[in-house]
Amino acid sequence: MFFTQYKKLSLLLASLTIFTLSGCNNGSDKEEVVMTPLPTPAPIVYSYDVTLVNLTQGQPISPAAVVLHNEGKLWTIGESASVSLEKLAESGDNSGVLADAMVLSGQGGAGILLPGASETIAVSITDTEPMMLSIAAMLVNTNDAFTGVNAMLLNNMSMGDSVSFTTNTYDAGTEKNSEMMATIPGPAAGGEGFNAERDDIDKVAMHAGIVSKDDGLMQSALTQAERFDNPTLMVTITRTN
Ligand SMILES: [Ca+2]
Ligand SMILES: [Ca+2]
Repeated sequence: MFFTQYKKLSLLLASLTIFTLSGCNNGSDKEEVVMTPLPTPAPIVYSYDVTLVNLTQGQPISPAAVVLHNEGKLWTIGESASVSLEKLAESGDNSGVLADAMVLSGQGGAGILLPGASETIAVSITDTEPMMLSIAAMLVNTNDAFTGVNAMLLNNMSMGDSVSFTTNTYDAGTEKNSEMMATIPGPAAGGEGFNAERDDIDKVAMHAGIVSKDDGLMQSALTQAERFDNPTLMVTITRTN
């Protein structure tokens, strides 16, 4: 009983103290100002859906790396590929690209994207407006071919905007295009993936395409079905938040 009354009295005194601080001037001309904390702003989320369609006849495409960034590029034509890109292009391993220092936020594809199949990968970031989006994925019935999007600017995309385009195919330049069974990891060959040796030109370039045994390269594990003389991916990017 006594404790309850004591508590009420304490609360009353505390209220009076606050009133006094805000209402009197302590004998000077200065008024005390009681600061009311501002409400914490809600986090701003920037989200994008990236839909990929494999346009090829016979090239499974490795789980894509989709990344948001504000600087850098995944590759530069005429320059050496990063080791992360080399691994992706030779073995389909996207983990290095997703963990690249420039990446603000990244998301990998769920699995191998078979010819004709599509997949939507959602990528988002909180409280930092991303300036660029990049994508990279391997054509797995090749030595080191990859496709993707390199530092596409996002600054013109408002909520609900979509953009669609097809992608070219590049040679990482980190593995000779022997097309031999022992060097191609995809189902057409089942050979080796990443090898740290760089026995190609060590520069990224547009891919010249595969030759295949149908066109007389007897050592090739590939046929005309694995050719990719046309664009290899259809990409649709939609800003969803
Ligand atoms: Ca190559
Ligand atoms: Ca290599």
